[in-house]
Amino acid sequence: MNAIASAAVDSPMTSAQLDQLSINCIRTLSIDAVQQANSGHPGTPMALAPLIYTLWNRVMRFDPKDPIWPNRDRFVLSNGHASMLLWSALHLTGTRAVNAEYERLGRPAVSLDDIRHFRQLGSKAPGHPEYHWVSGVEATTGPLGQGVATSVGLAIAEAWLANRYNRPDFEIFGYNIYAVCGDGCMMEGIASEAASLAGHLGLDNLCWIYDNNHITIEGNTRITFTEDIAARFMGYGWNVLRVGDANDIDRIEQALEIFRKTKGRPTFIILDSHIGYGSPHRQDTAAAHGEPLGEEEVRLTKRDYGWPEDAKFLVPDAVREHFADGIGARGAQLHARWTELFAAYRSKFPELATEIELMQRRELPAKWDVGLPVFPADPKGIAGRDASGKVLNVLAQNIPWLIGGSADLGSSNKTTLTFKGAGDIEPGTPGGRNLHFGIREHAMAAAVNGLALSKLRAFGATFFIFSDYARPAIRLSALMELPTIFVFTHDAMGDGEDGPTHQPVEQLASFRAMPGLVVLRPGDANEVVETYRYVMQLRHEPAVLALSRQPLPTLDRSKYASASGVARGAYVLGDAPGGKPEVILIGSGSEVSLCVDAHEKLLAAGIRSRVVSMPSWDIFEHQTQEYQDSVLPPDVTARVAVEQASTLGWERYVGRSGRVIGMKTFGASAPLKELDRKFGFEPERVTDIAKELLGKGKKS
Ligand SMILES: Cc1ncc(C[n+]2csc(CCOP(=O)(O)OP(=O)(O)O)c2C)c(N)n1
Ligand SMILES: [Mg+2]
Repeated sequence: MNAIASAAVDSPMTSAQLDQLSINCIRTLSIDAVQQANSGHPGTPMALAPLIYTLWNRVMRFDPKDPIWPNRDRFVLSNGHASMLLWSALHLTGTRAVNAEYERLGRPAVSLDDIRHFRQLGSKAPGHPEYHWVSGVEATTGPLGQGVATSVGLAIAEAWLANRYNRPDFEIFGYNIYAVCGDGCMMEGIASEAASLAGHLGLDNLCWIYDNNHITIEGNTRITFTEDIAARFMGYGWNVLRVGDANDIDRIEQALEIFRKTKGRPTFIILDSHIGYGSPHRQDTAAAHGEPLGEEEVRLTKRDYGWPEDAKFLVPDAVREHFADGIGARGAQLHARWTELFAAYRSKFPELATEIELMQRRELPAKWDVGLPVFPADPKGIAGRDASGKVLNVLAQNIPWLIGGSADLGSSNKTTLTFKGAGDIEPGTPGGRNLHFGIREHAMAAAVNGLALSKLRAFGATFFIFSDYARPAIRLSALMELPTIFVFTHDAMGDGEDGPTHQPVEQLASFRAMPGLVVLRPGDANEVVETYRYVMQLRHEPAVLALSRQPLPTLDRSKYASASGVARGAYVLGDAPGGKPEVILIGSGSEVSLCVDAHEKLLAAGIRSRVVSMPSWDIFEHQTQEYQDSVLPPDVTARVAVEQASTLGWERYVGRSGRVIGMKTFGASAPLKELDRKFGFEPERVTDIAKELLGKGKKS
């Protein structure tokens, strides 16, 4: 007798029958949701339902009543197209919603109605897992490979938190990170970078479960993916396990137990599965990946499961009860014990407890900005990257949970934390402050996301040009609304002799096009200070900092306006005597001092010039119209913008009658001075163009 039938005659079910009923419930919810939406991915949820069931109901430390309890296990669905697995799990476990202010709302994170409206506007069961939209989602996934790479950051964070905050008899942090992935994730380069880093660091709190179904969209993986993946992960230093039957939940549980006992290295479980399991005509085919089964096949599949063929979105009470008895009871108990422990911890270690509480709300400690440098006026000046290094070292001492590092360019990016006791995060020293990401920019950015998801303040660094290698993860940072910090140095032609392979041109424009990301390109050392002051207070937005390699003059702030104007995105640095300018020069970064030079020359020539420093379009766009008009008065149409980058977009600030001095090509290999001459970044060119716009000079 099948499980549903036995439920119908009301005889008590065995626990094996309840297991099977729950698994089939995940399967049929997934099938029905995809069928109803007429879009989505049914096959992998059908295959992985036993895994998700086992992991959630038997293993994970997770309290459905409080999905943001800090000491919960983290679950990342890296094959995000199988999102119905997660929506089923969140629904069947009765996981409750929280809001952006971390308040618990009581209502379900994912209701049955949300599942009925899978992939529809407003539903809490969207196409792919979205952090910040659905409670219980630990990371936004969908771009394959991102989830597993993010999980490495989650694992680094757990080890760091445990190291800093645990005390004898007070295990405040002690959780695991599970990531489920498929062939696509394993083929993406970012997964290799991340696995290599995790293996190096020996992250034994990290478990990846690989859905080895031999199917991707174009068919069987024999046409694309034939490597020995077990050997590959052994090479990375992982503990590699295999479960030969995705329906064998006892074996799955056993493998997960081996993971929990394994010390000193991460675990990789290869799970052999059949996509579309149970569908008579779709199992093991690529069609099961991304197409609804069709009404008739749905019926046949349900028959195979012993499920009522015509029932839709059926959740037997016994399934809800079974999850309540499993993860519900276990999670509540673990959470209650932790709450008690934390109360005792708070009275014994009040300062540490306060840190944890601040961090959870993404707040900063008191006096976080004490001791920030003030740079005296200096025509020779200091490089953006050097000023940044000084500021970061002050901030990191004030904010104990600010950690980060570079992709092997720490000495060039000046991001190394050098104060006493800063230390490195390396195998055996998880509590350091400096991460060495190695030459793995993409995994670095994803790991930084994982750190931020764990509520640490985290930064990653490389040359601005190589942000291209990290962009997909930075995009997810913006999509997830994480306060990550990306420190990109060598921001323009300052790379000089390295030539066009190393000279960013279109990167500024492309980051400015990314919604929710704050891009800042400070113009001198004091603007660097103000940049960090602004960025550190962000709670829901990532920031990209574009910093110079070469020294920039430190402006005399008794003559020019205060650098605190950075917080408004753009500000009037210097003006015509008495205001009322006839021409406006606008610069960012290394071109600010160039504009200041040109401005002085214009004033000397009797031209009423204004010079505007514009470190951030994004911030400026959020100011009132009144403020924006006060900086760029609409009636002053003679405007020149100067930036060593693609000119794309500057029209919005210079208007139809203004001019932009920027880059139209990829640059060249030569000393910076020669490049400045070749590409026209000289004060005389700026003044010539300004005069031309005013009809006062020769045509340039
Ligand atoms: C970076 C990226 N490239 C392409 C896609 C489109 N895509 C979604 S699923 C998929 C196939 C994934 O195959 P696999 O991971 O084996 O998933 P399965 O079909 O076995 O569930 C592709 C190419 C994507 N989501 N992300
Ligand atoms: Mg596959």
